[in-house]
Amino acid sequence: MNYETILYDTANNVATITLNRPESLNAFNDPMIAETIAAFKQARRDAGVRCIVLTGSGRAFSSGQDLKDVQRWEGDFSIGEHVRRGYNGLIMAIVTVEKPVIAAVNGVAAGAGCGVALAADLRIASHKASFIQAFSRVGLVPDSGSTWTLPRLIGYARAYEMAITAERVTAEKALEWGLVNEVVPDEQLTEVVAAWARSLAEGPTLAFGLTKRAMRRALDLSLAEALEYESYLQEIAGRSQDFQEGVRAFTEKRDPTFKGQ
Ligand code: T3D
Repeated sequence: MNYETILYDTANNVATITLNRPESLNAFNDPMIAETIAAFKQARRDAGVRCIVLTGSGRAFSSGQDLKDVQRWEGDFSIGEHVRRGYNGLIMAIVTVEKPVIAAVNGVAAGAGCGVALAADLRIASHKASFIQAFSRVGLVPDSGSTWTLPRLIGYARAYEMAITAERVTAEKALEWGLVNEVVPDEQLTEVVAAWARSLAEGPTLAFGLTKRAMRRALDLSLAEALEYESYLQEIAGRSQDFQEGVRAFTEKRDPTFKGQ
């Protein structure tokens, strides 16, 4: 597929989606929202893709909704419908793709850009990265799933503080709060993310995907329900080629070669 606002590359079973509007710090306009959703669907369909990396070009991850576009909205434009038809679909595309998604947070992630980063399964951040729940600066409430992900990641008090102050949370603070998995020197971000992605793309993709489904669903389940759902998914994982290979490799005292099936 040809994209105009993002870059899409695949190599070594890893798809890399790069938000590519650096002149606006990768602000989301409507084409970029639609193309990012399409790219996640493309990566979902491609059985050769076993890990997805999402990053930004230039000095930012994303500055959120393009506020210059907002100025062009006229009359009875419905922001609620805009969010429903745009960001909601994007967040669902990220959290439902049954492959690990890494956000390589190369710079500021603000507003919806922050929400999108939080929707990924793992966040590896440059020491130059920062997170801003910028919504309240323009008189909006957090969207892009931030009201759901943020309190679950860092607790209600810190999440609410981030939302109402809209202050910048540095990469260092984000690591301390558990908002990111790792912070690395900026010049090492590409290399470190590539190593994570390569390792995940060589893993048992089916099991990784089912684990994502189970953990995300368990957030809304009782323990008894989660136990039952684990049993159901274990039945599926237990019939996979990767399970057979994993057990065989263990008994043969060698590293497994997973096919993702
Ligand atoms: O309908 C709906 O869907 C509503 C949904 C809303 C979801 C949201 O995301 S609301 C929140 C929107 N985002 C923001 O409020 C953040 C706005 N940006 C900033 O506060 C700052 O730019 C940053 C803190 C992110 C970075 O600051 P700094 O000093 O490093 O950069 P800068 O100089 O402000 O920006 C550089 C350029 O990017 C500048 O363009 P110029 O003047 O050089 O031509 C700036 O205008 C542009 N830019 C930055 N953010 C946006 C943007 N252009 C359009 N939209 C932006 N969000």
